[in-house]
Amino acid sequence: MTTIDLENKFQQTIDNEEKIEPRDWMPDKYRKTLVRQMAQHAHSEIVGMLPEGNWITRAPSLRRKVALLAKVQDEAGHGLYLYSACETLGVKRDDMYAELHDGRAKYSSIFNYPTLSWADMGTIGWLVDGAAIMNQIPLCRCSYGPYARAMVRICKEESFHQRQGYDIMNVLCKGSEEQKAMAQDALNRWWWPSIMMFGPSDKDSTHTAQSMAWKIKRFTNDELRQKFVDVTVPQAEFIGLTVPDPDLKFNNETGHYDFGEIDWDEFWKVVKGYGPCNKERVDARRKAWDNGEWVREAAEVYAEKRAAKKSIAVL
Ligand code: BYC
Repeated sequence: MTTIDLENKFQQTIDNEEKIEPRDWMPDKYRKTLVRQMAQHAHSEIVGMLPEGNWITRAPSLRRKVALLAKVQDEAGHGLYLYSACETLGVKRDDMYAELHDGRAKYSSIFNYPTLSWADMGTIGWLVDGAAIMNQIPLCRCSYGPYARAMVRICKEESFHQRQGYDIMNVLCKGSEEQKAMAQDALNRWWWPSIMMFGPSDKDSTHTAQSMAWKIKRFTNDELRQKFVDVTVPQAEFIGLTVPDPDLKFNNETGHYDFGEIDWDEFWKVVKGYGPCNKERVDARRKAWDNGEWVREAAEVYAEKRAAKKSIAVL
């Protein structure tokens, strides 16, 4: 088959809603796009453990501590599924880590903001995991099989995360004046970064058109952002919180909320490494990598010993 025949067959498979599997022929650019997105996604899960991990010892009750601990462990698991899915495309896990540690790889902008109060744990679960679900449910139908299958389990767990976050917010809003004020303050700080998570506006998104043609993405960044705003605003109102956007207004004609202009300068600053916690996050990942060296060495020696024992047994 010529390259053109292969490309036609590949696109036909996608148009028929069938999955592309690791051993199937695929254009280089499709492979590169997937590695870029999936590795960024994996890094986001791993870096995303840090802002919440910071609160595990300070959770206000045993029940809250258990739930937060489980959530952070889930995020480690999500990272591992996604790194494994990336490996099916021929990339090495150590190379992906190296790119994260030397600043070449991106991860979600949202994890470069500090977690200042317990209410931030509620807000992250409610808004950040809520935004993640909105973005990730369509990824369960992504054309690349291993990514789509990893997303099914991840989405189920994200749903628990979102509920535990909203429950924290609900309880704080029914508590003392100080607790409600803490919840409002967290919403004020996390609202705009959360809606930035969906990425640049469609007119500035470099990858959306091609990723939609390949059915990696099913919706544009702005479509998903709008869906998120539409479901989240009534949730805020239900617990008595105010979304910090004076331009937010339900539009009867469109059936959607209109909202204010996003500060894109802030978004790009954070994406390019100059957000409030970028340095702290990458330093923490580097330190974890260095501290884990003895574990990696021990695991390698153990694997070699087992392989040697097996080959003696075969003889
Ligand atoms: N932050 O052309 P575009 C979680 C970059 S973790 C940083 O629209 P695309 C959780 C983009 O990479 C969930 N960078 O790109 C974990 C591109 O740069 P490059 C994280 C961003 O890929 C722990 C450039 O901007 N979710 O749930 O078509 C605790 C142009 O953008 C961001 C995922 O990773 C951003 N926010 O669309 C709690 C989902 N946005 O690569 C929760 C998977 C854009 O050309 N990823 N950029 O240098 C996606 O769905 C897509 O990659 C995006 C961006 C929608 C994020």
